[in-house]
Amino acid sequence: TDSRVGAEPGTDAGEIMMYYQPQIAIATGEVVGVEALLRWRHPRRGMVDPEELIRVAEQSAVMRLLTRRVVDDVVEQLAKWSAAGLGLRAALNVSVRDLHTCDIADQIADRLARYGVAPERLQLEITEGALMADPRRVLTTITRLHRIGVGIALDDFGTGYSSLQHLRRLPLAEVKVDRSFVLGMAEDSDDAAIVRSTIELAKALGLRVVAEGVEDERTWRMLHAAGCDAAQGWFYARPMPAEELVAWLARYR
Ligand code: G
Ligand code: G
Ligand code: NA
Ligand code: MN
Repeated sequence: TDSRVGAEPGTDAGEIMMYYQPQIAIATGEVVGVEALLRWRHPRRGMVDPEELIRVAEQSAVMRLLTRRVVDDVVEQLAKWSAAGLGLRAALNVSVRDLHTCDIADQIADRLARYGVAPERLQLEITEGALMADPRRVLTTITRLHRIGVGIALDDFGTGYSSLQHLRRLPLAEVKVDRSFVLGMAEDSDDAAIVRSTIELAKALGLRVVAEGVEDERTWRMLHAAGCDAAQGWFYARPMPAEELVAWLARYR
């Protein structure tokens, strides 16, 4: 596929691509999945993080194209990994606008069927902010994805306005503890208390809980002691291109 964005002749808008960050089961050390993270390689500015790109894209119809592209890339990548004997699960992020129509559910169902990828291999990470705008329509889309068999993770847990309501109402498989709490938990006892309580709450509700932003061994050990299921962060690996991930996995084993 042509990975270029920006079709104006004579201009080079650079390329967008997916990076993948491993998620590790804390009890076993096993790699259980990856989070797909969008990157934009700009001709002059180098690698640009997605936040800026998404903020701009969301002002227009570009966001829809971007999300289509992300879904295509990730599902195709899952098929490739599967063919190579790698039983990875991949989580992709969706933005506010994406969930306001059922298009994304249809597109995901279509792609999974086309590439022969089991729905269980795919997970969607939604942020609490995304849920605010139009809760009923968002719930319809999420329920549809849940019925297809795609797991739903509540991202950046603890940073939104009505987290607990979401836990009650949405068909969730997983909660992600926001990195702002995880980053400080080894030094700050309040952060540590918030992380521990979130883990306990998630477990009590029968949800898988994943910590993001694990940068050191001490944090990893604290999460282990608190019963967190899985973690991702620079302590294990930074987000990386798909080809690098295969080499990383070979070294990791
Ligand atoms: O990737 P970090 O590496 O900088 O990601 C920054 C933010 O951008 C995160 O909050 C993440 O959820 C979001 N993000 C990353 N990739 C995507 C994507 O493909 N789509 C959407 N909507 N958000 C993404
Ligand atoms: O979707 P979300 O905002 O949760 O995306 C995760 C973000 O966290 C991405 O921007 C990713 O690059 C970043 N990230 C992943 N691991 C670490 C880490 O160990 N430390 C920090 N500071 N950021 C991380
Ligand atoms: Na995320
Ligand atoms: Mn997050």
